[in-house]
Amino acid sequence: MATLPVPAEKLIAQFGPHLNFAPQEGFAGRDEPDKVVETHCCFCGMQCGIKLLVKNNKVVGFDPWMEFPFNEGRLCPKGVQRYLQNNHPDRLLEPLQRVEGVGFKPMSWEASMEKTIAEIKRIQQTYGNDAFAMLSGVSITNEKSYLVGKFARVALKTRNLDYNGRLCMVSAGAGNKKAFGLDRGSNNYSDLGKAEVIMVCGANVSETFPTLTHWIWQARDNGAKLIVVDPRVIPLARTADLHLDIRPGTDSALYGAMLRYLVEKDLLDHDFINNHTSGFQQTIDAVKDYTLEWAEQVTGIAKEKIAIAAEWWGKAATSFLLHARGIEHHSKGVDNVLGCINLVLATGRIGKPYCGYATITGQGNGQGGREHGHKCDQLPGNRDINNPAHRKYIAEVWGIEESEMPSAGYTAYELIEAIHRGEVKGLISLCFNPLVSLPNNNYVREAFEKLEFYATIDFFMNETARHADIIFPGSLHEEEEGTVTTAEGRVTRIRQAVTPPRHARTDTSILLELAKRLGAGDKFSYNSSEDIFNELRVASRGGTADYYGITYEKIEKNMGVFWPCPTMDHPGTPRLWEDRKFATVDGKAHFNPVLYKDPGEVVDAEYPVVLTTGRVVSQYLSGTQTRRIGKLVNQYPEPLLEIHPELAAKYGIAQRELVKVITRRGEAEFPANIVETIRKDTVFIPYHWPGRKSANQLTPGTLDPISKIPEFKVCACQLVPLRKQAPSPQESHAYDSI
Ligand SMILES: Nc1nc2c(c(=O)[nH]1)N[C@H]1C(S)=C(S)[C@@H](COP(=O)(O)OP(=O)(O)OC[C@H]3O[C@@H](n4cnc5c(=O)[nH]c(N)nc54)[C@H](O)[C@@H]3O)O[C@H]1N2
Ligand SMILES: Nc1nc2c(c(=O)[nH]1)N[C@H]1C(S)=C(S)[C@@H](COP(=O)(O)OP(=O)(O)OC[C@H]3O[C@@H](n4cnc5c(=O)[nH]c(N)nc54)[C@H](O)[C@@H]3O)O[C@H]1N2
Ligand code: SF4
Ligand SMILES: [Mo]
Repeated sequence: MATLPVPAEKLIAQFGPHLNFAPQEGFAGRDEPDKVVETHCCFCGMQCGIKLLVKNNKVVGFDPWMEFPFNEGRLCPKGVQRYLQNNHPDRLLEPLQRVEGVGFKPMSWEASMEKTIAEIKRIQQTYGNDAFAMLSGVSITNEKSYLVGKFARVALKTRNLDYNGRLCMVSAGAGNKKAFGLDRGSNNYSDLGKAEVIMVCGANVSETFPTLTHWIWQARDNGAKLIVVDPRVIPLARTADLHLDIRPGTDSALYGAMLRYLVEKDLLDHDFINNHTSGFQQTIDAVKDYTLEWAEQVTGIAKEKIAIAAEWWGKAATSFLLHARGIEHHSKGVDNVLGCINLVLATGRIGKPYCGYATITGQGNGQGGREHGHKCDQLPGNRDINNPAHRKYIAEVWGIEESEMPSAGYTAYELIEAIHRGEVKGLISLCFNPLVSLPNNNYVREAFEKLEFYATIDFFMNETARHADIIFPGSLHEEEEGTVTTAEGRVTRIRQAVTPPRHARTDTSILLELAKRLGAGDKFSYNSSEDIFNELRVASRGGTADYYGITYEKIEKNMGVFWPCPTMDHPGTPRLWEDRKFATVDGKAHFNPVLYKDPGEVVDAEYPVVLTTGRVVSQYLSGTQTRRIGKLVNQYPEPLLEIHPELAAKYGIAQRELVKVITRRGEAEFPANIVETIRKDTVFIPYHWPGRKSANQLTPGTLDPISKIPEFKVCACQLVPLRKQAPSPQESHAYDSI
């Protein structure tokens, strides 16, 4: 069961003021902090406001930031522990060099820079510029994302740059661009509070976006009906009015059948459809055979329940649809997203108060980081690297010839395949741990073993970094100034609370130094993060993600500004599409026909059980950060195999007994966690652990053909009970791989 966020005042009332986040008491029982810095949590896309307490250049605690409008002081279990990563004993404090047969040893900055530049030059001179690739992540600020995009194209001169959002936001991004011409959730979340119906598809909100539950509960308090679509009875589903217990990999069948029902009962907004959309007829033609009976057979959800969901959705005056990776991590992730959007458009419930639609952005800067040139086919402002006009505009901003601008490169998993083929020989990464987070990780490991040179920038040693030739000690969230864009589309300020310890340096200064040594120093002469942001504003100007009118000052004055914000006097756009002018070429919202397709791998006699993967509330992503925080580890120490009692009984599996899970990629052992809150044909494993505890030993490298997102959410597996109790987490060395 998830731990749910509790307002600080309630905790204080319950336990007294001796909590390290008592708003009035500050760092209770200890010395007064030197300063209190208003910033944001470093983890998920909610980017909750938090005040960090700083003493002697160390973050020593936190206070709630009650005034920040989205979370109003509320934080989740990760948020209240996040300060512990600052000053952590595992912190990387100097550059490291891997010495074969010995391990890692310290290296000077000068030598590590020299070695890296020499290897980049050697590889690019021998095999061509594109043989040196870059991978990045979006836990970093907008300024750093922008810088990485420019660094790869202008300093490394490679086309091969991609990012970890490829595992996260790209199906939603592609679907949103097709339908609306723009990739952002349509509303700020306060609109949720008065929606009559809320449908949450494949999003374990109470565990993955805990502070967002507040807004859903507010709607429930106002009488809203809540529909949850998930193969598991997730905590949110336990309080829902309707839980649609879907068979993984079948969402588009459900949304297709719901659309057909809306048409059949004429629960449509004809005025909106006729005046503001295109593609309606082809879209409803595509679902004409998707009866409730058919959908029941495909999805495993009782047809009566599907009808109720469609009825509630169709008849509501206001509604909000939210989805996350549960529907997006599929080989037809984009189709699933479009299936949801078709329901929103058919009922015209967008661009009005209390009506909205949004994918819930995952990573801290998953929104901003997918707008400013981090993706292999993208330039700042969400421009297209293949579009001549877009290339020309950005080339001018960057002071290069358009002909020098590389073209689109490989996506993240395709890069791994290119390394296997010998096309890519060298790599630099920051903020990405692909050995844990990419699918089929035995294959990924082999790729890293083939690289001639690999350098990475991180503040902790991670599993992928163990394969690096050079590790640069970079900076934590609280060690640099910048901005992030929250899941709502609100651009907010990240404030530097402390400077990097010992010989660690800011990520920005490392990239700038590398750029200088690659001979591109004149293109990278910034004195501050604000300088970079001001260039980003210009680069994004006229693009769909237009930040031109956003300044640090304006963000601070308004507690964030929602993009698009195209001019200096523009107030920002909390709710999109109120003017009914969509960002598509014809200005209309586009319906897109969705035909049902099976997932990449379906169960058969040999692999008869569906495996799906995801998260738990106390761990974050590949776990590099949260597996180092004791209280979070204690909350859920090792990955467990969630299995229904009936399926467990079929195999004779007892609680906590070890089960070998086998797929076509590999096998791994997990203790059974027998729960009634999962479908009888499906098992679930959280993916935050490395090595032999990694769920990604099992997952397939099947990609969505449009977004190239891996199919993390469905594959076929065998279960083999090992007839022995699992050792305690301590004995099983679940966390000893780093
Ligand atoms: N605690 C915690 N919070 C996080 C993160 C974290 O690692 N830990 N990561 C952040 C990031 S980057 C992301 S992307 C988000 C992810 O947030 P979510 O998408 O909410 O998280 P997941 O657990 O990956 O998957 C969500 C749900 O999808 C369900 N599901 C599986 N298969 C299907 C299917 O075929 N159809 C449907 N409808 N549902 C399915 C699973 O049962 C699961 O409950 O969380 C963010 N917040
Ligand atoms: N099976 C399965 N696999 C999945 C998923 C799933 O649901 N199931 N979910 C996928 C999703 S949605 C995601 S987002 C990916 C995430 O996968 P990753 O991006 O690989 O996961 P992270 O743990 O964020 O790894 C990032 C690394 O960046 C470092 N880091 C964090 N912040 C900074 C910073 O500011 N600067 C620097 N220099 N380094 C930093 C961390 O220490 C960590 O080592 O995993 C994907 N993998
Ligand atoms: S909900 Fe997300 S941003 Fe907010 S405290 Fe939790 S992890 Fe941090
Ligand atoms: Mo994600």
